[in-house]
Amino acid sequence: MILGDANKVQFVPTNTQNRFTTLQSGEVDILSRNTTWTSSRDSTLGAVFAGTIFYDGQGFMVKKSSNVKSATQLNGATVCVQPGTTTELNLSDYFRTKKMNFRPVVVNELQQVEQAFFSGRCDVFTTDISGLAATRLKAPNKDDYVILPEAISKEPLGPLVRRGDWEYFTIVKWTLFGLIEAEEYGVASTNVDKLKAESKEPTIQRLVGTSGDIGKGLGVDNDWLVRAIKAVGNYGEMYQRNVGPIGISRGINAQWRDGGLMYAPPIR
Ligand SMILES: N[C@@H](CCC(=O)N[C@@H](CS)C(=O)NCC(=O)O)C(=O)O
Repeated sequence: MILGDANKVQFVPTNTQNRFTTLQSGEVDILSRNTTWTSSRDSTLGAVFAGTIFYDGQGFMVKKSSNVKSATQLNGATVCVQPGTTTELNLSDYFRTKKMNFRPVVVNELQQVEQAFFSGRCDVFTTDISGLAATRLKAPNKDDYVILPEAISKEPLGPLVRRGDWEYFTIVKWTLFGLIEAEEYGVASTNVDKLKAESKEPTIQRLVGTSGDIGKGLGVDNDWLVRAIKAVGNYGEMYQRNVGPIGISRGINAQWRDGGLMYAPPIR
């Protein structure tokens, strides 16, 4: 939709293990799922992160009937985890520093790891807390499961593109910032046309392309953000639609004016 026709997008499913090669090989141009931005991924995979769309953290989910109330009580547990993830690494760091043991059950596909957990093959499922919350809603009875209070890591999730694809990198980065700034200035899918026609606010005029040449500078046209906002809404609308249903409040993903980390550099 940034480049023109939203119907031309082709979605390619990946898993935690093959996601980076799918981008490297050129099968996809952008990897946009729950991938954590780390220094090694940013430097050694032929890819670069364009920003953070959701600040997450790693957590643990257990059966309520286990009566476990804290991650510090997990010594000796069997833990379901997906391969090729930051989750795997944090898990062993955490247990080692707490001088606890665990038995990993490494399962590639999400559906299978969920199945392993619900069927009792592991005592614990660990992944990003947003992922745990989504999985919990798929349980036969969600009230049988609890997410423990600890967040053991920082998991800034965001989109990556190939190294060298610098024009596209800049477009992706500023689309993300544009959607964040759109929320800050109250530009939403419901009022973007009206604001484009009427707004005299200079920041809004630049966002919707009625002043300046922001889009053209990026190699697209000045309507680029209007199309993105119409297609997916501003950051807050995207959050409500995608994260709202799993019951995770804005927290650190709030706008900077509300004490959160969502801070777009100026679109100008
Ligand atoms: N953010 C971590 C963990 C990512 C992760 O494990 N995601 C899982 C669980 S939320 C997932 O997307 N599963 C879906 C799938 O594999 O199709 C990373 O980048 O390594």
